Amino acid sequence: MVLDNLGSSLRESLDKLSGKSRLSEEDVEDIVKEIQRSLLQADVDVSLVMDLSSSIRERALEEEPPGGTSARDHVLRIVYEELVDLVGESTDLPLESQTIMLAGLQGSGKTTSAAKMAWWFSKKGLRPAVIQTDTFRPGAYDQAKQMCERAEVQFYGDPDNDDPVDIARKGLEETADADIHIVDTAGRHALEEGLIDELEEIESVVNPDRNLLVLDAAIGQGAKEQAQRFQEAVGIDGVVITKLDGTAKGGGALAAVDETNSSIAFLGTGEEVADIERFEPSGFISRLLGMGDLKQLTERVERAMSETQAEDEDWDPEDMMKGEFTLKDMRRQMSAMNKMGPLDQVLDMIPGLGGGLKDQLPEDAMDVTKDRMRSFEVIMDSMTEEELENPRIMGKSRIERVSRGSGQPEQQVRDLLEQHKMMSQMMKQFQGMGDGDMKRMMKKMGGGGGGGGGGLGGMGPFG
Ligand SMILES: Nc1nc2c(ncn2[C@@H]2O[C@H](COP(=O)(O)OP(=O)(O)OP(=O)(O)O)[C@@H](O)[C@H]2O)c(=O)[nH]1
Ligand SMILES: [Mg+2]
Repeated sequence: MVLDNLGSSLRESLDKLSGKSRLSEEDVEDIVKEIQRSLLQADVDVSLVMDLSSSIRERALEEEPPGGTSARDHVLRIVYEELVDLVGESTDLPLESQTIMLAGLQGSGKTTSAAKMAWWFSKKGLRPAVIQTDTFRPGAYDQAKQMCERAEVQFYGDPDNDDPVDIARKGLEETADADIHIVDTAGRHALEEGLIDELEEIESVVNPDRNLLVLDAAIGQGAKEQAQRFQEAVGIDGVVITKLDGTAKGGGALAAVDETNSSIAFLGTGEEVADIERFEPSGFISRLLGMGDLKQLTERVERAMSETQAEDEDWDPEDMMKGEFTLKDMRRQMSAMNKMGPLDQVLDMIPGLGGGLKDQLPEDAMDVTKDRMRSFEVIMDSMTEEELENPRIMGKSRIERVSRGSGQPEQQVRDLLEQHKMMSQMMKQFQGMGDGDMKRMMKKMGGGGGGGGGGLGGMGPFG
């Protein structure tokens, strides 16, 4: 999406740095040029690009890389931090009662976004209502009503009333039961005084908690002036970038964010009510730097973990990282893995890990097919508690007994034990990584805070 191209070209410049411990001015200039080119292509405002460039340049040359950090890691971290700074955190949106007013130019996607956002809040368990105050565009009422029906959310509008302020007032009364009120407003083709006056009037009646400026991803350099005008009139708390499913990269919207000192709240990625994403800087930038989709990975791992954990409340993945790896752990792992997808695919998503570590693993360690897992499950059901906790005691006669009890061939029981041995070796490798590479890697990704930390704990199931 936004700034998507950056990854590969930047990676090339970064690759030139591998092995170096210090950065030269030319090295930094190379990287800065790559970043500039991609950002300008993505419609990011020139002055923002220049500011970013000089921060990167300055920091890369002046800051001492922390001990043991390579030049590549050092500059990567700086670039990442500065990009996070540029795109900002996502707009704070507490899941509680609130009124949100949407503003923006004609056709920017306000009405669509109103229904999408209502849908989004309803999925979070809140009761939203959309109020349509657009009396300007013919068909605005029908369009909003239909979209709200598709989103299965409450809607208020009045095609016979031509006073938007009055509609807003009545709409709030009529939908008083709702938790979230989303007020859609009329757009105009340019920033006319009329539009601004009307918006101010609606605002004074509605008294919104948040005003969101809706911008088409194709907005380009015009975003700044628009943002300025809306900011003066009603104040902007966040931006919604729409139509990111098209070719435009949405970089222009960053100027609006900068101008209004706000942030990005949502991204629109299609015409349907579900085509909406909460803006998320870190996943987005990890991907844009070509370092693997950390966000997606963490989410997948966390989902699998929580499902597995729901089945077994006492289990703490951290224990597994520390202590002995039992057959019970293996069973949980297999079931978590089942939910995550093939192990090698999962490993591929871990930046910096997919290649190196994977090659060191015995090939069979990946070979946990569904059939095999099912048969392993059956075998484990025939094993005693003691055997599961301590598979080393599995001698010939126990293997025979379990084979008979489970109806599985003895060879399969031995395969299971062999698999367990391999996986526990693998776990040791991960454990060994615990303090060094793994943490550095997570830090590099900016995952130092809550999300990334959770991801580390989550490394368990595919180890
Ligand atoms: N592909 C795509 N189309 C979108 C998206 N958001 C809105 N649209 C389309 O863009 C057009 C304009 O969207 P509206 O929601 O009507 O825009 P608006 O700001 O309410 O327009 P006015 O009320 O006339 O000012 C419609 O055809 C939408 O289907 C998006 O995220 N992706
Ligand atoms: Mg509209």
